[in-house]
Amino acid sequence: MLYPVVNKYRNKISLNGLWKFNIVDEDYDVSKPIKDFRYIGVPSSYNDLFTEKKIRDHVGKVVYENVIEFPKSSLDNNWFLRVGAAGNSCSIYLEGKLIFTHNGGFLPIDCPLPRKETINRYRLTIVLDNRLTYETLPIGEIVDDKQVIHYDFRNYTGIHRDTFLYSKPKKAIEDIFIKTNILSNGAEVEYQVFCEEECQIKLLDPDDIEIGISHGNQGTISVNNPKLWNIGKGILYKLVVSNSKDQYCESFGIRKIEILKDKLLLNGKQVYLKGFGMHEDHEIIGKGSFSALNIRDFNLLQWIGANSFRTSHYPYAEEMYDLADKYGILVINEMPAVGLNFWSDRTVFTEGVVDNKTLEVYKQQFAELYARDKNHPSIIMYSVANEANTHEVGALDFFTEIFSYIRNITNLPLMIVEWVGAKENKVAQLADVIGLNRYIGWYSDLGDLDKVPDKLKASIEEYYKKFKKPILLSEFGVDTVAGLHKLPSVPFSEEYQVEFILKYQEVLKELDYVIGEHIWNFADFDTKPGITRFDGNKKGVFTRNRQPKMIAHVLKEKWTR
Ligand code: BDP
Repeated sequence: MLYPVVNKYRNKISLNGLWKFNIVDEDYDVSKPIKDFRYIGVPSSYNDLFTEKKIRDHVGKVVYENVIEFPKSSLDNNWFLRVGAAGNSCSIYLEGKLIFTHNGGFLPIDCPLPRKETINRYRLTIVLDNRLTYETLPIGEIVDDKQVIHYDFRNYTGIHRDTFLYSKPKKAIEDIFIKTNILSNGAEVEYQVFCEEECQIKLLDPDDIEIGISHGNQGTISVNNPKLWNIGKGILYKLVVSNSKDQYCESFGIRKIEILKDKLLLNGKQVYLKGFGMHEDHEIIGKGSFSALNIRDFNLLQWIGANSFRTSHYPYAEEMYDLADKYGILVINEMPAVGLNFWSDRTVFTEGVVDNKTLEVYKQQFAELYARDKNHPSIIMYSVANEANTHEVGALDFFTEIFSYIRNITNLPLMIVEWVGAKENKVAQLADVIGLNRYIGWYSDLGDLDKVPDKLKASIEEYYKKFKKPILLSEFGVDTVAGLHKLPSVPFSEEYQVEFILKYQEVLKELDYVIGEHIWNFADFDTKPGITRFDGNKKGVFTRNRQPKMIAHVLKEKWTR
């Protein structure tokens, strides 16, 4: 899947801006133009834009309507609607006729538009359904018409990412796969182009100077003295693929990721991951993605000295990976496999709950994720799931299928993020890296940080002894109210957050198979209401508005030393 671009052969027209919107019931009639509506901004979640609970908490369908018009010369090309993400599932109608459906709120919707020669203007309707079930990711349950979710972020809904009409030629360059190999005397770029026509391939160096050329849709181009993509060095090369009817320019980086003897290596050198689990979450816009806000996040990552983040708990907007490529930040790309855990005795991995149907949904979404993200040098690993019930017998079959499916598609290391103890875990042997989420001193032993060293060490060591895999401490953190200071510290104070994180870091220092620390969370974020959530989750190192808490200065000092 290629991102929409504008060039001599291709066009794109933004559909961001105002749309007509309303919440609707099951039998909403799409055949007629929307009558009863209010205006909404795209991209954004709709939940926090209005003043009524009825809209904020709506469970079910909503409708977005707009009128699209094609440019005069448009008949030579095929046209598509691209929605970066809209959730959770969607149905797309042109003049009231269903033309496309999509399941999944975090990956692009790429819908061919069957336009007629004589008609230029169309009514475009997008019906979203925010219900989460066992056949969606994340999974959820509808109980008494209410949405029940077993994970810790808002089920924000809406057209969340940039939305375009775009065109490509009739025999277009459909896709480009790029793989790089670092050799003792240089590097090589292997490419494969999906196009009915034969293409010419030019390789441009980071200064846009042509350094190689090749013909044919599959091949290899050598690079002398390659400049490697690295942390803080977002060095990008380009492949310009063209033929007489189309052209596409795809960026990539030359770098090598390995897991070798419990170490994570980037270009042959050991890397220790410093960073965060993040969320796409802001006031008012919810999960809407905006360049300015994304840039703020990257500037904060850079300021604090982070070298990496995990896209907890779902794939982020394309631009986040583009920025990571450019800033030289490592990304662990997480599937939206969260909520696979009822926090009770109920079995998750069993027929009728998370079963083969869920598995098919998972595979489909991984295929879409890979199709979108395959060429980003910043992506160093895929995280297959967060805090699933991996102690259940059924989890082993489920994840065995998933790991083998993913391994057929990508060579990148795979991580699974765990909450269960090593002894009970039936799945972690499938992974290359084990992510552990630990909250000693918070969800257990609240306020008692003296318990951290022994308990944390024991729980990490137990994993290593049993599975012999490198470990990333993928979550540790405490809710912290910005501005609350206490001496001596108490939970929720900024002092407690500092002490907690320093205590954890002391332990990690001693364990040389630990490949990194990802603090939970980069910034405060909104959650479903709960008595442990005061206006959302406050474990951010930054506030929801992206200002530093005390811990941010402490981390900056350590991470940039
Ligand atoms: C972990 C989850 C994460 C939560 C976090 C917390 O992976 O999504 O937000 O705990 O409780 O269980 O803050």
